[in-house]
Amino acid sequence: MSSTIPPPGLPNLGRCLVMGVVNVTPDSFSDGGRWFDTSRAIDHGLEIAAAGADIVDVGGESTRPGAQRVSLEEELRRVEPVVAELSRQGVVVSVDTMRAEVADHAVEAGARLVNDVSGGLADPAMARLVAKTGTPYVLMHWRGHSHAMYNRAHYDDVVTEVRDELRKRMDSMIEAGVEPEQLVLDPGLGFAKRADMSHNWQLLAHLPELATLGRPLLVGASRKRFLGRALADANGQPRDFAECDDATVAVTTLAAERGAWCVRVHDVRANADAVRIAAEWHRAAVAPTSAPAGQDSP
Ligand code: PMM
Repeated sequence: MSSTIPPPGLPNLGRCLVMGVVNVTPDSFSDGGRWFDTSRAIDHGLEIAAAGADIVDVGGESTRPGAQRVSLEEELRRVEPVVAELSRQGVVVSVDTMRAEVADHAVEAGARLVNDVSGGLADPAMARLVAKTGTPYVLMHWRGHSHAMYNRAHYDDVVTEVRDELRKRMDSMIEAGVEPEQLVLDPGLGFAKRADMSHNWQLLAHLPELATLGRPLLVGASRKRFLGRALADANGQPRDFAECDDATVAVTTLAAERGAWCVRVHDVRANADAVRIAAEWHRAAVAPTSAPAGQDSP
């Protein structure tokens, strides 16, 4: 997987990158309301950058199951000043949006990556915008807006179907003028995937099959429901998402070791440690075990 060419204009650190989340929303699944105020969102973005986020992902629309859409004006009001100020302070910012117009304003304000959970399906203008700006673009697997996505979570073979649907979306972006090098692919954990059907685990366990599409992979497992289910108590009661950060670190470690390009996480510090440890492990695994000539190993 690590042989794919990383998207241009983003950090290339020879290890899995960490994308830290700033949801400027009142209602996101795990951190809704905490960073809703502009200045608190900016402070949080700076904090997570200092804690080791290589990219800070700023979003103004919740995608939690059942969420209703916000207006374009409201999304712009939430996102633009946060993107502008973080970028001004030297943070690498991505914008988490399904709207081309929001992406356009955010790129103008300094965003260096467009993260679209709809993979270009929610807004037909997105592909042209991404082609025009030349910005790297996260194309996520998606089957519909939050209110409808669980009705569409039916698969005979989730890995093959997600891979084929991602390939179709890639082809259509490229047809609209997007360069293949701009694209990052994401299996969309939790989006039209059922926690009780192991869809998410199958996708994680088969990342190399998604990597055959030839583009870097982003994994967004942080605090998602399927982790809570895996850690259910003796009565089958799922673990609360707020208690799933250690599980997220475990996924990060495994995903990084298997060559994921980036993980999207809420608790940045521990995940930043995990990708660094995975990188050391990998370096040692590919290096010769004999000491270089002329050196004594203590
Ligand atoms: N998940 C959420 C939001 N944005 N973006 C990408 N690329 N991949 C994801 O898995 C993803 C995303 C939902 O999580 P949150 O509401 O806890 O931020």
